[in-house]
Amino acid sequence: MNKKVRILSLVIMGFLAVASCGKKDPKVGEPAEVNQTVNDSETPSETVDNVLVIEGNDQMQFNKTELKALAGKPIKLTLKHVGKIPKEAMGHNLVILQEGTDEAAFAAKAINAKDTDYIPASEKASIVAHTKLLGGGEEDTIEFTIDKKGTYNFLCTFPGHVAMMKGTLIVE
Ligand SMILES: [Cu+2]
Repeated sequence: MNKKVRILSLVIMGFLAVASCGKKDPKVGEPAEVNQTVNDSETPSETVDNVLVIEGNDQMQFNKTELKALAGKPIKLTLKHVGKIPKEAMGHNLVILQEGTDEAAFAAKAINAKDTDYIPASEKASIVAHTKLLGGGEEDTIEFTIDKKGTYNFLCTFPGHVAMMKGTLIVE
């Protein structure tokens, strides 16, 4: 992180601390979202340990649109459904696609794969890794390794969710 950016994020964090009127003390050492938007080139815990955690909620949202990991090293990814709605109505999974996969076409096929929790068997070759389909309060951890550096799209394949629930996994 260069000095200018660090100072800028400190200024913004300071401003936010004042703006929040002491309702919640900003925790030192906890990565602030502000930091990530000001400088998206550093996410130390993720790139050092290859441990990724992402949440899905009852508002049909992931809490992150970008994940980062290192190539050639096992990645441990946990998806947590932090909502309360059962999976039949608000199911979430996280499916990582091979580069070059047509995401819209994949999602369209997934909608018809209810019996396999919206993982289309015919498209297995396009899938790098995927979690189980989760309902509120559930979580799933998967481990996989990506050897090739690149940008991989991920999405939730529950019907209709791809419009809101998608992002990219950057492998460096
Ligand atoms: Cu979902």
